[in-house]
Amino acid sequence: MLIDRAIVEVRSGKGGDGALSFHREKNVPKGGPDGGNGGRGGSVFLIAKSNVNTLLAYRHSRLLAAEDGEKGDKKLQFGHNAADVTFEVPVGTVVYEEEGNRFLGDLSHDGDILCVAKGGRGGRGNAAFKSSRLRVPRVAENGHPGEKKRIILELKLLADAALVGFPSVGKSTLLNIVSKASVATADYPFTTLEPNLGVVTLPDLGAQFVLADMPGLIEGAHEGKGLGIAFLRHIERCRVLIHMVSMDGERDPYEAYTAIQDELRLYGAKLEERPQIVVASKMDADGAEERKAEFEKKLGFKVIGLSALTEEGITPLMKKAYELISKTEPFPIYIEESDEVGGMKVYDAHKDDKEREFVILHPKDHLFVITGEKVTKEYGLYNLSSDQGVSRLIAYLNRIGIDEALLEKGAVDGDTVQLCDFTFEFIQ
Ligand SMILES: Nc1nc2c(ncn2[C@@H]2O[C@H](COP(=O)(O)OP(=O)(O)OP(=O)(O)O)[C@@H](O)[C@H]2O)c(=O)[nH]1
Ligand SMILES: [Mg+2]
Repeated sequence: MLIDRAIVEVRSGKGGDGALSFHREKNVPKGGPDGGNGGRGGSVFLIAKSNVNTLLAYRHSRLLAAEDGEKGDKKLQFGHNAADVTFEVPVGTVVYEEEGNRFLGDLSHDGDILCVAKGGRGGRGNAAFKSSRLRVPRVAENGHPGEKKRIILELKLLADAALVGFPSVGKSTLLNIVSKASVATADYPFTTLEPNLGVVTLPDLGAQFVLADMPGLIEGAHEGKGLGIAFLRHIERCRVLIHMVSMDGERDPYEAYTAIQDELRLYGAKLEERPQIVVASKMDADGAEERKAEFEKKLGFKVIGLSALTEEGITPLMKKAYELISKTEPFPIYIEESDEVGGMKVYDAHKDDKEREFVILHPKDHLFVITGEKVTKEYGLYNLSSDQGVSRLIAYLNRIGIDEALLEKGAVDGDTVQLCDFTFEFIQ
């Protein structure tokens, strides 16, 4: 069976809490703040691997989780960051968030990495807050929560060409001949229930391509008749369709052809516009030549005649398919929505609603200044001589996405961030 879809839960680690602590020494009655920052929670990544062929490993699972970051401690002890965890998926895996069916990423090349749950940032310990208006900060931040969501992994078979047509036209029989596959074939409809893949080798061209044998389509498949059309998602990336129409007289070839074209169109991914090779199958049947001639007349172009019994037409068809595949660009199925950061696609669920209410200046190394009318006005509303006021200010800064913005500007751990006369350390 073809395992091509799995739903898993992903959970990144929570950031460790920052510590609230004051330096204590026998002869120093009132020491300064020395609470360390919490460590970052682990993130969950998926990586595409060409040696992984199925999503089988995810079928019955499971939870893909990373650990929480460690808490900060007194004496400026920083909590350790939790390790990120990476799980391997096949090349061609497309990832969605289950809720809202939101597209997260498309792992189409070996080595592509996608962050599916970002670890929470560690909280700042009280030593990270230094401000002239704040003599003794009795405030430490809690670690940010990790992300938790259910994601759908979907593997689109990376076939280069696909065999489509009514049931029993000989699709599986052809796949068996050209790829040494051993797919069941029979003279009743819907023998094939799931797509099958085979590798076609053309020795004299030194070429190979992947051919998909699809279940049969019938009129009304888009409304769920027969096996439906959902399985067509496996061939959304196919560069070439081989449309097989039987000449055995069971159906009028031209009507059969237009019925299948309609179903392809109704699927909605413009499959009917793909480069297509029309094939007349079962040319060994009685009356096949006449039917083919009539069919071609109605179509207005010649088709390739094929017989699995005599093997007529099979090599020319495979060569033509390869030729078309070679000159057709792969079809991207989704527009990349995610950002590229250092060659890594990073998904950020909070980005869209980030308010643009501040500007970050970077006047010199290791110093970032937050300005802007809105943020300064808001700043004026907090009473920073109280711990509660400081906590509220911190919560506000988190809410408007200061950390992410600083990171984008290139801030690194330990850099000083200034907002009016409030100063704090940046931590990732
Ligand atoms: N005479 C003749 N029979 C063929 C030929 N190709 C396939 N058949 C027979 O037609 C029947 C159907 O073939 P399949 O390969 O199972 O057809 P299919 O298109 O895969 O059918 P579904 O999986 O049901 O969609 C089988 O009994 C085959 O032996 C051919 O070229 N000539
Ligand atoms: Mg079949």
